[in-house]
Amino acid sequence: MADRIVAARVIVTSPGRNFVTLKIETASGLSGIGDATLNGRELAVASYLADHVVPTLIGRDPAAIEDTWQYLYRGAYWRRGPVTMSAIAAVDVALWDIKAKAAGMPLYQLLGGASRESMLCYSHANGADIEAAMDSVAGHLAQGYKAIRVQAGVPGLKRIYGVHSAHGDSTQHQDRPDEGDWDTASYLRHAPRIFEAARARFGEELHLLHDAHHRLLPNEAARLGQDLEPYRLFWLEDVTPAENQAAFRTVRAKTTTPLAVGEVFNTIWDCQALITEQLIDYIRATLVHAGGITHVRRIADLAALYGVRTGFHGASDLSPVTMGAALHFDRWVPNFGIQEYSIHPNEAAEVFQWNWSFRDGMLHCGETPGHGVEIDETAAAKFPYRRSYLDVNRLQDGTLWNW
Ligand code: EZ4
Ligand code: CO
Repeated sequence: MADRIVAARVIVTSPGRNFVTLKIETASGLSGIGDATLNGRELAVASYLADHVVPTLIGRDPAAIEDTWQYLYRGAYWRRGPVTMSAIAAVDVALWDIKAKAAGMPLYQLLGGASRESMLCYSHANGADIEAAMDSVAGHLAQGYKAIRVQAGVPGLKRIYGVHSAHGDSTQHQDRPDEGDWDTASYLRHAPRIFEAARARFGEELHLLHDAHHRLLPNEAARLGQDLEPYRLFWLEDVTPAENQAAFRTVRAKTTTPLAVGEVFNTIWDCQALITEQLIDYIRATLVHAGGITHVRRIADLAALYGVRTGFHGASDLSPVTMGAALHFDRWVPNFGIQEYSIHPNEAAEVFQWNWSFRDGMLHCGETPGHGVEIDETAAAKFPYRRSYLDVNRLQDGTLWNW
């Protein structure tokens, strides 16, 4: 007889930063968890799940993952969007966790088995100036990283992404966002010098990455791509907003610097043209914000047809649950590129238990059934939610810009 879902609940906790987790339990005694964290808008997804999704889950067959995905996507009538897709992702990942536990297999085995033993990952180095950023790179190299994203302060700018806010993805608890400042011309002059310094000090082998964090217009992005060509980046990320996918035609036509984009994408439709027109090299859509394993697998399969590889978002706002599930996906996906990896706040380890590990610049996923991450609900209750926001960003004349 088919198993059925008997309980599902949303766990909101803030061990160092906010995380939203969905736990699903079945009649046969299995449980699974999925991440639903949408940084700065956490309670919207918690409500979407608790008020609108959980009641429909009770009694469903946990094994019917595809049908449940379609039920929540088509059944909402209102398609796509970060809140809906993060909620669907939480259900989807929890159900894959349950299915893998029922099978007694680590999740990557259900997806098709291992394509590799371990995953290349990159971490974030940063500094208020180039010298400090280079020391940060040296620190990461000493820890074994083979790929490092480098962000450095720009002279004249007080507070910019990746340098002045913690981990670039604010862990501030407050009632309104901090405000950064931005000047594109200063940034475009300065950014190539960071990578000139990095190559001069660390040589040619290290993989270097950089995140422009949506600040440039397409022609400015092309300029940066060209100016960075001598330093052979692994990738240049989010050079320009991608709501208009055609904007990437300009960038792509003018530079051979590899392009990565997609951490804010929710569905395959956000990257259909980017992939099929081969305008990018790496797709960063991630399990938690793009509908879970069921949907990101479709994105990855489309990408594989066009020579685009995965490079999943993995900042510290993506909970240990997403990291655990992503590493199983990465272990399987044939067109894997790299995995972003950020250390979670220390308190997160009191709430979440995980079994992946980092060694010699590579990530290793666990071999226990499921995705290998569990939550301690008693510990979670000790860290109540605290309102927090990502920064906003203004040009120097006060105009609101992209953060
Ligand atoms: O700003 O995760 O590449 N990583 C990033 C992150 C994002 C945050 C947003 O919540 O761009 O730092
Ligand atoms: Co980014």
